[in-house]
Amino acid sequence: MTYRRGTLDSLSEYMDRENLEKLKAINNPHVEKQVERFLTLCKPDKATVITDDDADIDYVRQLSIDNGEEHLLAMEGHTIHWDGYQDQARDKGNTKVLVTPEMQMSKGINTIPREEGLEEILGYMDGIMKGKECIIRFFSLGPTDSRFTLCALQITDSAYVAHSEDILYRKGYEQFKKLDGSKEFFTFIHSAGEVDERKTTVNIDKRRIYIDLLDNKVYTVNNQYAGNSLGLKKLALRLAVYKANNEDWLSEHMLIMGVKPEGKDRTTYFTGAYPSACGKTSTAMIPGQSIVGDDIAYLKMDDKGNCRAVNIEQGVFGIITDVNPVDDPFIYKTLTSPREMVFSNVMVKDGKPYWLNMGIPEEKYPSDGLNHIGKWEKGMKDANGKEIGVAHKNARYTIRINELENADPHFNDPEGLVIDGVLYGGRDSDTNVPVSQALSWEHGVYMGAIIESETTSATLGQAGVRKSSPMAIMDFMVIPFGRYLNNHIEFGNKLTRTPLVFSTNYFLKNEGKYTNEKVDKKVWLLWAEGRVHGEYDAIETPIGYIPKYDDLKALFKQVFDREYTEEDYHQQFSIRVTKHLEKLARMEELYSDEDGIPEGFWAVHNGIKDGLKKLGKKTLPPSHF
Ligand code: SPV
Ligand code: MN
Repeated sequence: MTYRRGTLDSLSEYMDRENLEKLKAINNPHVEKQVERFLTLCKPDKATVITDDDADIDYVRQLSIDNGEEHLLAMEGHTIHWDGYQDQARDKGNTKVLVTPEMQMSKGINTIPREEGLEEILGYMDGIMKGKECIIRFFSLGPTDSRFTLCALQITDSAYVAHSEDILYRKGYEQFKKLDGSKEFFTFIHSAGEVDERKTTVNIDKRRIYIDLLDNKVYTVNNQYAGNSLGLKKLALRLAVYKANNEDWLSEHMLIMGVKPEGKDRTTYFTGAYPSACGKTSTAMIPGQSIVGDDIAYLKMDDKGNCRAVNIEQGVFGIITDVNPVDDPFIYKTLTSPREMVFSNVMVKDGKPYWLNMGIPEEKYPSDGLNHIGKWEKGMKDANGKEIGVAHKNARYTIRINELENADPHFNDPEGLVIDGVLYGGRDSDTNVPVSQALSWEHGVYMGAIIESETTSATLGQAGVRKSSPMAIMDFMVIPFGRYLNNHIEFGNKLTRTPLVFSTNYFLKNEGKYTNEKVDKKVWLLWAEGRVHGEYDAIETPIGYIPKYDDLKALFKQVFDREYTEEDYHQQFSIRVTKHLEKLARMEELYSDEDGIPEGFWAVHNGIKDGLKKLGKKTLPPSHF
């Protein structure tokens, strides 16, 4: 390929010769076209092209500090970034898929007619970067030089966004050159819009996030919170869900981890889908195991029929609330030692960050400081008269995975890792057992589809309401859900080494109290891992295989040196027949008017329902089966 564009005259208004040369060196007319189009539309004061070189990357990091989007903290390498008071979570209402009349979507997917949406958002973008510097960055979703690799172009006027992406994603400038002029890449255009003296977005009422599936592009304006602004995170997930489902692979809102049973010389890789704030990161971080990724995975079949997965990220944008030395020792240690990392929306006093439930007594928290509202003092109330806490519940940290002690050594493997287990979990206080194994792959897909959860602080709106969250991916769904389920079923059925599927529930309560301790998820996971290797027997029930008491007793003893009583077992693993039937009724209501739900889904559903009905409407102990 010898493509060489002329002079790119219109760009010389925005960038000097050196930057222009960097852009040209990619040798891709489509990249140049996008850059030209959006610079002439957004009209920044200047534009800077960032290569994979350290000097360029350092430039972005420093720019974010110089322009006030990030501030240095006392500890070396640590910075704090604040998003606006009303920009603390993903904005589902203003995130829309641009659709044409022929495109089918499920109910519940937010859409806007493509022409109308483009007109609106391009209108907002006209001149939106005036007075600012635009950063042009190139990334790779997934390991580079792999059949999973997807190239992503980020155009943003936020150095914080570009810096965060440098921590969270793999560099891709050199990878773009290998595209050989092709237009097979994603483009993300972001602007924080007008900012105030704290460098937070002013025009929140004009916050828009529009997904253009037909053009592999996402437009996002007037926001900074990473779930809204970072192209490569949830915006790329949506484009990838569309692409994967038009091809033959899966793009999922899933963790990837290595499970390593003590005393056995093996690592078994699992993926897992959990709605936001339902234990996903803490599952990936269970002590003794290794983390490959905590948020987004691509899954493909290899030529031997294995299910292979890669983490498309290389970092963690994790919830910091509840990170303390007891509950999350690895993360806590990482967040409290020198390294490059960004805190967001925590409180800062004298260069030190404070967050909710960080493991210090109430009186150790300062009574004032700077947080997501600006100057904060203890006792301040919001517009509804509610006390404003030290930090936002959805405050976060941004780190590289390889900074963690428990990073999996193979996490950059371009082949991906062979997956033998899939976990699905929600936040369910009264129905499901802590762990169970699906009776078949189809049953596993069904388990994923019926995840329910209480809403949490990770999205805007009221917290604590039970809602369905199939595969934890509905927020990012951009195709008819029936087709997505069907693709899942077909994907698994083609594999020769099919992963076992497990449902987990860390939140089961009895008389208002959790029936297990937070750390117990390790035992459920080790049981699942043992099942993959045929090491434990199980009890078959209509809702799946459940563990036997003796196996759990031995695991609790071995892992925690704790007595696991028969009483605990009965409380946790009794089948709450009535509650399950109620849940099935909710699913029937949810899915019965949804087009294209595969027959295999209903076959599983009806099988479980019949099985439960035969048991009668009560709760039955494991010994019944
Ligand atoms: C989630 O909410 O699922 C996250 C954080 O992983 S966000 O980037 O906001 O999507
Ligand atoms: Mn997520």
